[in-house]
Amino acid sequence: MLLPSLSGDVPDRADAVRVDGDVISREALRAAAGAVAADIAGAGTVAVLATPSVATVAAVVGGLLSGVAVVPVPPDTGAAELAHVLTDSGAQLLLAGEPDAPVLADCPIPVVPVDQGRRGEVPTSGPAPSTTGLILYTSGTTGPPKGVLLSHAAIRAGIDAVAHAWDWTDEDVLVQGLPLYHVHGLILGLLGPLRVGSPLVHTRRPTPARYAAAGGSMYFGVPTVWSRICAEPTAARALSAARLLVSGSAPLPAPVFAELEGLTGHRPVERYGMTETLITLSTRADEPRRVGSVGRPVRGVQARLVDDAGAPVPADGQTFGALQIRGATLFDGYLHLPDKTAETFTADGWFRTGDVATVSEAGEYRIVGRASADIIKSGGYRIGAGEIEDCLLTHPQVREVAVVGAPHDDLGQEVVAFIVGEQSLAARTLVTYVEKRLARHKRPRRVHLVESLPRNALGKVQKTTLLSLMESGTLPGGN
Ligand code: MLC
Ligand code: AMP
Repeated sequence: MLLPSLSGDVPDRADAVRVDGDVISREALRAAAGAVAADIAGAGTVAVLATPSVATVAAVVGGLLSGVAVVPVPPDTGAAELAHVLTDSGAQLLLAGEPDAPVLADCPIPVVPVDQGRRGEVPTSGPAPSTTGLILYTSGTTGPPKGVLLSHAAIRAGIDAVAHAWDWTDEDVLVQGLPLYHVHGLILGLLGPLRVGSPLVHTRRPTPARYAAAGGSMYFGVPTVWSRICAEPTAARALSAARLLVSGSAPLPAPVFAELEGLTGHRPVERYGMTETLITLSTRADEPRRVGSVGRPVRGVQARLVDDAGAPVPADGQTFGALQIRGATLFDGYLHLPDKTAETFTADGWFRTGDVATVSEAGEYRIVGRASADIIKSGGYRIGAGEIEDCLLTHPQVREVAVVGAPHDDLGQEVVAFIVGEQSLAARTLVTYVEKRLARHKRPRRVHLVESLPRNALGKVQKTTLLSLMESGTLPGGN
């Protein structure tokens, strides 16, 4: 059973979930999920408009308890992305706490309103562990986002492994304010507390003031959240009373680690994961936490580093290798893409993460970066350069385009687009163009209109050259 705390056998010590001021008990959540289960009976896959709300929680839980695959849809999604996700996933219904949301105006499938106050019975026979629980859409280097199939068994294994590493129990109160459609906010941050039995306080947005006011024992954040908290020392100091601060989804800068320790007295736990693998490496609640280290494989997971020829690299804390993962938390493949799925696995069954790392003699990993510059991490969001390039190329005034991730103090990286196009083209137009079609965080924060793009002999755009030219202010005809 994925969510034993909702079985009806666990006493309701506190509200199960609080989103901003809206609360729901375990008993009421079970009943609301039961009403959702009745609405979606017979469907194979349902989409959920993943606003940060109790209605979203009821919709996701209703789907999971009835064995229907759930596809969370970002509420800031654009028209093209929404159409892709709904068509590709084959979702038959879309569940929404806000059925009148403008993004659903042209929704091609029936929209079913979710009312957290309704009551129903959840099906008694739970789905088999191999059943797909979630289909999470995630970006690759090229093309539209791919659907990552995650089984109930993988989700269970992933939550249990981190609960073990972090001594997470039902005595904890988890606080987080991350999106309810990615591994971090949804699987770890929502299904985690519902599985462990600890109450969740979701702050709707992860602002320093809201984290400070929440009074939890455990806090989750992406590095941008932690650096913003450090910039507000009074809010940061309020977290001193917590048991554990956890960072993940992108590298935590060393100065943020140090500031957080100075202000809260806590050395944060850093953990590493991916949509395809869930959380696989982590430092522990009961062990020293070193700056820059994402610790060791969690229970049920194995990790290794290999060189270009596939041979193991020495565990000396210095030699770079490609990080590969194996274990119980892995996905079941990309939906409809058996070839892409096969490409990501080695012949002996290890998943190629695409990240480069080192490992020490003691088995502690450090993530060095990504092998491909075409995967951008901005504010903890994984963004494929190719998807944004494809979108921009559909604009009638754009001739050539290159999208890169440029270093950014607050977000880690920011999306920057270099465009060769017609004279009259305005940068602002292109930002809105992307925002309308994809999601808000995918729109470029900077657009440079240039005369040409530097290319190598094979015609491939040299993205690192573009970044250097941008930094030195010498883009060809650039502004
Ligand atoms: C942003 N803004 C822009 C803009 N981009 N304005 C004009 N042009 C652009 N191109 C605006 C925004 O709309 C916002 O305005 C303001 O600038 C600040 O935006 P921001 O800097 O992006 O910050 P914010 O919206 O506050 O978001 C920061 C964040 C968010 C950290 C809260 O990035 C976030 O929720 N990240 C979490 C992503 C995540 O969950 N990743 C996990 C993936 S799972 P306004 O007016 O709206 O304020 C994973 C596995 C694992 O990775 O290991 O966990
Ligand atoms: P996503 O699929 O959105 O979950 O993003 C996964 C990617 O986030 C990984 O491949 C890494 O590049 C990055 N990532 C996650 N956690 C960390 C971390 N602790 N340190 C560095 N990178 C991380």
